[in-house]
Amino acid sequence: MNKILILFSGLCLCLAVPDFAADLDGGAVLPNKRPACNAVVFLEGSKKSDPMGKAVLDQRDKAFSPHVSVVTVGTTVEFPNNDTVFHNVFAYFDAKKFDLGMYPRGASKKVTFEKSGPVTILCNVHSEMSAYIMVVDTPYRAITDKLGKFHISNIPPGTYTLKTWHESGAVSKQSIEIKDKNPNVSIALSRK
Ligand SMILES: [Cu+2]
Repeated sequence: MNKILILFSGLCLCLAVPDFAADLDGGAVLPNKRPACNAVVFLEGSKKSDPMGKAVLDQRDKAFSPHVSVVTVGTTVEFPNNDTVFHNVFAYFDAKKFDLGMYPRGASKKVTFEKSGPVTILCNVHSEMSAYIMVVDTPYRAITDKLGKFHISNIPPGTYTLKTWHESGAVSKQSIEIKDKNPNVSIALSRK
């Protein structure tokens, strides 16, 4: 009887306290089979994220930089104008709507993103300017490189929803069980 009890409590301990954190590697492809560059990949689970200390979307040479970024819910993003011309940053659709008005070189404005989802950032003066901010509520997130590859580290074992978003409108959502130290996943995006 004692042996059974000890075995049982040992098993509970193993289940409750995972003894490793996983590093997830993967690659994402668009519906046309090309690498999904600049896609946001994130794992939704029980652990929620804290707001990030600093996030910046720069305006320089009539372009936003970075073109795609990922921030956590509650993060305040700075929008400095480091260009020689006025810009008017705005977002009318998606998870956040705002209009920062015209402001000159050297000035900066801030926006806090309270809701998860993609936000398209545009400029009222320059129609060619665009950027995307993906707001997520998870510590486990990445942006794919030119080859569509990504890496997310320090993931506790468990079952997650793996979501991927690309500016073309292609997305992916799948369940993933993290049970090995170095899992690998292939993601095929499709139109909604
Ligand atoms: Cu502009």
